[in-house]
Amino acid sequence: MLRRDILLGAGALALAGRPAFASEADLPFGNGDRKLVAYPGKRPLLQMTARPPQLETPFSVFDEGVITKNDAFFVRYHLADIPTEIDPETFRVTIKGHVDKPLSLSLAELKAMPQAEVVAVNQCSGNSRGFFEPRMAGGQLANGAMGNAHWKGVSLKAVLDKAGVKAGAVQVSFEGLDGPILPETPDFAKALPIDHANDGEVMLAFAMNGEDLPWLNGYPLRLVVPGFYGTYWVKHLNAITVLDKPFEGFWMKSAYRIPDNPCACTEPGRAPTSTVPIGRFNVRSFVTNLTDGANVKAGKSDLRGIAFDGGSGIKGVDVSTDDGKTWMPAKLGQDLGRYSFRPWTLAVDLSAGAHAIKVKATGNDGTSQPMEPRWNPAGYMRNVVETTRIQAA
Ligand SMILES: Nc1nc2c(c(=O)[nH]1)N[C@H]1C(S)=C(S)[C@@H](COP(=O)(O)O)O[C@H]1N2
Ligand SMILES: [Mo]
Repeated sequence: MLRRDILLGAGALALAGRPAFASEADLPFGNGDRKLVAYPGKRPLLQMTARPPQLETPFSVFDEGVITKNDAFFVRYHLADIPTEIDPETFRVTIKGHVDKPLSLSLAELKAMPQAEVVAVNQCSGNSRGFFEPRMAGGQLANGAMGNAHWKGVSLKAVLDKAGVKAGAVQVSFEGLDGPILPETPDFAKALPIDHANDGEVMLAFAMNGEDLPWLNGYPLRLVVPGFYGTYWVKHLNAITVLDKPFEGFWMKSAYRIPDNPCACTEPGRAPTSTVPIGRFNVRSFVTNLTDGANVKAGKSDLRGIAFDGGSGIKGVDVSTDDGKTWMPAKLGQDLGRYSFRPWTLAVDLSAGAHAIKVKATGNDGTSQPMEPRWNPAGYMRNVVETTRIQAA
């Protein structure tokens, strides 16, 4: 098979906005009714928009295992003109700008270079935006705009070294094959400081969980920026430009910016006085085997969940079954690296009645989750200690 073409079969219908419709779900906030829709390569996911496809992972998926399966991984696009046909034989990524030797690399050439691997969480900046109070515009997401995968590719540093970064380089910008429908809409492009681009961790990934990247997650090549919000993880990556002055594009200068203060927050409803580009994840944790409003058997049971942060790694997870009055340390599970979801478990004995379960993670950097939600105008970086209310009988 020389050519991959998502227009085959059901894919054409799906990308034309008439995908296979499975059922419906209701997320726990106003306007949270969603269709569960199966796109090419995906099981039924929560459809936020059809053009471009924006799909959220149903939260129960995070209880299936610490790695998020390719067919369940969320999908986020900004611009409606997404690629529908890519030939892996002729696909090239160019490395240009402030370099000694501009390059145009095929997938085969990339795959012949020394390979890099990492297990890392990809999370949208606006994950959980639907829970902000007061509400704001933007994708009304519950907690499923995140996923954890094993990524394989080549390090960006290796590619930059091959091109030879010239003295005076300050940033590197990244663009993918997707584009706007209207010429007035700014094309999606992101940039990283040169030192970050050269840290040996940022990766050009061609494989996800041992397979080609799913189409909607950036086939055939995407940037992986461990510990950083998904906005930097440019999909269908085909242009890398080394810059000798800061990148001024819309998606860095105007969008994806957070208040320039330690909490990245403002008083609810207030605009910040100054902003900076969004960066690393803050620390988060979730219960995965109980849903809010669940009825469970009283007595002994096991709680399960996940925690992650921006790369310091999870030091501990504490759980409360009495709305935060008392806390118990959970047992941490398999360590797939400091950028991965870290599974946790805790055996509890639930008395009959109502329980508010809270989970709070602490990173190796000493930071933890706030008990009260923080607010910012774009609805980014929610990391309040989440509460799951259940009834035991
Ligand atoms: N080419 C391209 N890459 C992109 C985007 C996009 O719109 N176009 N969106 C970014 C954002 S905001 C997020 S959260 C991640 C989501 O990655 P996923 O769709 O693989 O889950 O892709 C990023 N990469
Ligand atoms: Mo995002």
